[in-house]
Amino acid sequence: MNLLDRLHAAVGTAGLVTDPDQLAGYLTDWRGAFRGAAAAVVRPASTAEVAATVRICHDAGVAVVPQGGNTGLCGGAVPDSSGRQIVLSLTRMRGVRVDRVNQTITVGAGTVLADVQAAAAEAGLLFPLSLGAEGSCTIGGNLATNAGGTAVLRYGTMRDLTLGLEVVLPDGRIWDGLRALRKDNTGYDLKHLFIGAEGTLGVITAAVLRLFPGVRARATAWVALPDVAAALDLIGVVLGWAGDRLTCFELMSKQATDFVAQRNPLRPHPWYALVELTDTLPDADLDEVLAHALAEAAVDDAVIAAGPAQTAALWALREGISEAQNHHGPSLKHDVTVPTGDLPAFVARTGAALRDALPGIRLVTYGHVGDGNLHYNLSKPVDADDAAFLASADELTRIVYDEVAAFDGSISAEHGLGQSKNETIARYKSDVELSLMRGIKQQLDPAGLMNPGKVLPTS
Ligand code: FAD
Ligand code: 2HG
Ligand code: ZN
Repeated sequence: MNLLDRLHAAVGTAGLVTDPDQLAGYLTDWRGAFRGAAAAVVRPASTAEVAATVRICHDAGVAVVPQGGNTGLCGGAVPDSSGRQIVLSLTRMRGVRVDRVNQTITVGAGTVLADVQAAAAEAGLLFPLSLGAEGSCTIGGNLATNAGGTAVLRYGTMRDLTLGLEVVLPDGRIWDGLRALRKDNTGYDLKHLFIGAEGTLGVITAAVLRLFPGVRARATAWVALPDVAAALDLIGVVLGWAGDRLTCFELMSKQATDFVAQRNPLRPHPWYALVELTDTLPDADLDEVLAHALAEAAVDDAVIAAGPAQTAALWALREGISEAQNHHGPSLKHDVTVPTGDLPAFVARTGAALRDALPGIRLVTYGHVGDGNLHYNLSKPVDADDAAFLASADELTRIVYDEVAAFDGSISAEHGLGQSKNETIARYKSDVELSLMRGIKQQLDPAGLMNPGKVLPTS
């Protein structure tokens, strides 16, 4: 039997896509920045079918590219252009089971994040991971990228939210680590190898995730600020008033919000912050707490949302930036962190260097500053040509990343390396760190068939 016949025998007609029209959506990413080709897309419906698929590909020497909701921003889920790789889509691996006593949820890897949030809410609980792509991205993709989003400040990243995993290894063996334990010190914590590995070490098929008490009170403010230092001061003041009820602190430059059609409720200011407090007590007067904090801090102006509709409108202004930037020519994405206290100096130095290199460049700066994480994105000058801007991409990116390195930061805070930064990372990681990473890859995937050309430098 040839490869496609063997795959068909393993997953059936519903699990195998070879029609070029149906394949197309799996072969390019959300932004249209990466394109590939594939021999087929395999859509298994169970862990046994995933294992059979991976084993068949392993025995045939065919590379496998895991894919969830395909909302990743680094091309990690897009195959190469050879047409020989297989895309393994997890989207049929859906399902949730809530355990109220243990406060956990057991989830199939292809379950859409919003469905996990909804299942938790139905049980009066909270699954706190929240991000703009939550209506499409999957738990498997969230795990594989160690997704962050807007509530990391209070609840942590996907790594912090995970208790157990089930993984199909590159040779087709199944590792059943689907434990629901909060404490387990029996040696190396293997789940952390697969979280954030972007599908290069195995295919995540299921997970046990932590749940939290449901949110019963919320207050959201939109705040105008003169500069990044004022935003950091505001974080400190709000923490003083609200403690860990501070759940989200998002900062956006005027340029970033100008791209979004949603109305800005405040007059033009250099920066805006979206600040959100939440509590489990229904009668917690969070509006009052927030008002006290805003009165104490040096903010230029502020408005507190009067109800759910206004809260949703403020979030639409924040969450709309990523999509809106796509309409202003090619964007250079830099998803970076530096120690939070260094953000003002980083923004000032990097902005000056970029404006020297390309006058008129638009700095679309925004992100989760409570975590020190900025999406330090660039758009071309208004009248510039797309091709000319892209020709300077490497030079501009080098300026940003070298500044990040000068502040001991990271060139990927949340989106991963994928195929967009796997070569670049060699400049910013030590030989020791790179050789440890290569050793882990060699141990788990000696044939190099699990999502090759992603995460690790190829040379
Ligand atoms: P995919 O894009 O399908 O895959 C991403 C990577 O994971 C690939 O390398 C793929 O091979 C691997 N993978 C997927 N499933 C599996 C699996 N089951 N087993 C092993 N490997 C797998 N990210 C954030 O962290 N924070 C944000 O705030 C955020 N906001 C976003 C907003 C928008 C509008 C968009 C478009 C994206 C945003 N992202 C954000 C990026 C993206 O949504 C996340 O990286 C998300 O976790 C990807 O999930 P996915 O299911 O779409 O994964
Ligand atoms: C966000 O925080 C996402 O909105 C997307 O991480 C960032 O598109 C981007 O650069
Ligand atoms: Zn983000």
